[in-house]
Amino acid sequence: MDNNLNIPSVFPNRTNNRFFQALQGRKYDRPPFWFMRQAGRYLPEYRKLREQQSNFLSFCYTPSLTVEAALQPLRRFDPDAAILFSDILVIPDGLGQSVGFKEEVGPVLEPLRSENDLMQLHPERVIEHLDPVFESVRMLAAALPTETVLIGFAGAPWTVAYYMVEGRSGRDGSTVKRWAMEDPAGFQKLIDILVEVTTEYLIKQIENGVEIIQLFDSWSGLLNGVQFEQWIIKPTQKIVAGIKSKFPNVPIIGFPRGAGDLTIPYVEQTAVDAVSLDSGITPAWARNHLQQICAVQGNLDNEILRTGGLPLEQETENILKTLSDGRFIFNLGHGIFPDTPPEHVIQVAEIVRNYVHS
Ligand code: 1CP
Repeated sequence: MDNNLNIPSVFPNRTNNRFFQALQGRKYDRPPFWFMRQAGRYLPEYRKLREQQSNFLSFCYTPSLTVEAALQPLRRFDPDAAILFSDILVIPDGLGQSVGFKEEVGPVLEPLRSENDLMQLHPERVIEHLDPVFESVRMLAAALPTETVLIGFAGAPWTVAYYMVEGRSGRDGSTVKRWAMEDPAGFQKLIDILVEVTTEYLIKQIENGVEIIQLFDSWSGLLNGVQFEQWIIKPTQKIVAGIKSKFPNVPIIGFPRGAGDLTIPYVEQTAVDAVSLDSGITPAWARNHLQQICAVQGNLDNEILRTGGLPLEQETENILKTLSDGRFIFNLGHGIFPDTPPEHVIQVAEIVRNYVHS
């Protein structure tokens, strides 16, 4: 189906794959798709599996369970990609910070508040501690059909630092922002630790079978201007350069959620291959400002997905029509809510699957 066979491939490892072709703007039969948080609580089969391990981190470190969790959405919707089942907070856990997950609350961490607290962290232990994650990657890679690509991931340093400093989700970020602004040199040390261990962690994921990386910067919308450049762009740039120095052909997708028009300098300066967009950005703006500089991924509103009906159909079609002439991967603007009916996800998957490139 490849209609541009004479263009040299930037990602030569998968020349006949829909996902890799789309990253390079080559039209295959239809755009590829997957869904952020395609595994998880909205699936009854996940909730059942989850009963086998009450501690969420222990679940993440049990490869037989993580592989099954990652495969469940594939059986339902057959997306073009599987994502490793893990969490961004395995990094603070691997560093030795106390990390727990509470029902209805989410992550709860013993917060770090100053440079002195960094003494408690053990960057040298991270990779060994996360060995079960690499085993999950190997098992999942072996279990996947050849046409399904395997996405590995990590949180970007700013977003992981948000949880490490705030201690839990849903806060406005004033504690982490205050540390970053009042003691930039001290906070830089935390970011530097995260850059180092995250780069190593992602390289290990690739060595064990991951083919594409997504960097989640879920809290990047808290910053702008010089702060955005210092704590979002620079650390991401270092991670991308570190991975590319070893694996230049592994595509990296950045997700600077809430970045707005700063998405342009983010893409230009970090050198990510693709950018995942939240639903605050219109597909037309993305087509006019982003698709020339990178591939775009997104950005169906997860609220619309939860509600369903005609708006869901219309919005899915609008995104496909607007973006599928360029480098494009269909996805959501943010993860699936736990109370989303799986039927709505099936409906969207069917629309994308039946879409024919013009
Ligand atoms: O009890 C449970 O089952 C826990 C629910 C859950 C799940 C299923 C959490 C807790 N994490 C996960 C898995 C997960 N987390 C995946 C793999 C599943 C998949 O995508 O199919 C991924 C990629 C993540 C990434 C993640 N974790 C992010 C980045 C993406 C995003 O949504 O912005 C973040 C911010 C987290 C932190 C986290 N982990 C879990 C919760 C409830 C949260 C807090 C989210 C928040 O602050 O709103």
